[in-house]
Amino acid sequence: MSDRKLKATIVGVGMVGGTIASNLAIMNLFDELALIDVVGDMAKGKALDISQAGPVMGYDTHIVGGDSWELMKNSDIVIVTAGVPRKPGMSREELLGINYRIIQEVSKKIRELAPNSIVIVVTNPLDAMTYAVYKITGFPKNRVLGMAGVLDTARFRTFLAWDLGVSAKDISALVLGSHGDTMVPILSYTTVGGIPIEKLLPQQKLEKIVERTKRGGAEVVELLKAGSAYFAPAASVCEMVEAIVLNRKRVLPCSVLCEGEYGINGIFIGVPVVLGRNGVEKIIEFPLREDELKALQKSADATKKVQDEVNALIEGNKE
Ligand code: A3D
Repeated sequence: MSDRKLKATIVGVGMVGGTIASNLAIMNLFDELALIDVVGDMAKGKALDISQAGPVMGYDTHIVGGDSWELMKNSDIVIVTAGVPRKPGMSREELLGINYRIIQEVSKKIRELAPNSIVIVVTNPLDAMTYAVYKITGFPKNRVLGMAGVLDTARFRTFLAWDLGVSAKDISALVLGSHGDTMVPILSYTTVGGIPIEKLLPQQKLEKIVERTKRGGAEVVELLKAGSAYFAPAASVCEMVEAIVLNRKRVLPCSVLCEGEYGINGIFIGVPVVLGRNGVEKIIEFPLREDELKALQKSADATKKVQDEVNALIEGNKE
């Protein structure tokens, strides 16, 4: 038997990161979890608190926390949730300048201390920050991906289930594109127990649900008053982590580098991928309805603008 231990690090253990850490401990996927935050004592405190839930919840994962980057050493998976969340009325793109500086520092440390890891990015603006991690770490494209599509799809499934009065488990759906106002819920492939959604709900109703999905994050931000959603985002990250660690070959929408797929080139955007031990094992390309393909490409154009700003920041930092 191999004595190789599986290790995950979460960088930024605020609301999303802390919830991910607790979920991952409960899921018993790793031998070791490292929690890193600039607020070192808070990370230490969360590590202690989550450890102490172990005897009750039935896990004995070794959990450490602090502000030392060394804690990340030799991680198999690094989850990046360091950054500032949105305030009411703020767009995700407005976070770019502040969060880029954080992502830059984090990426350099990942490159140095966890050079073989698979990195899952959560920090907003999501697609552009995932691109920044990809550029700065220099990792191959299969090892850098962003979480957004799983969350957006979960929100879409929830709203559809409420409207239909059925279990959300029986709704199979896909939300593609950028994590923002231009996201594209793919109605033509959404089914309820195998039945196409467009046969069950009128167009007007579907449009309302699509709109609510697009504002899903903002709706929570407005209600929380401080900070943004964290339970559903954390659950979504954990679904991706499980698919990778257990080599499940799950088909999930993730923000990944497109190189020609769907007519999109050089841009990180949400598309369906197969997730397994190698991270992003494959992008699944399938024929979309013309209006949906156009919407996806429009979403990619919007992401490109933010990605260009990241390029300018990277260039600026070289001088
Ligand atoms: P919050 O609770 O503020 O946690 C962020 C943590 O990052 C804090 O504990 C900070 O101390 C820490 N931090 C800041 N700078 C650094 C640094 N340089 N190194 C290490 N740690 C640092 O925010 P949150 O957990 O609610 O959100 C975190 C990020 O995730 C934000 O950018 C959110 O916008 C984003 N987010 C994305 C989604 C998606 O669906 C993509 C969903 C929810 C949140």
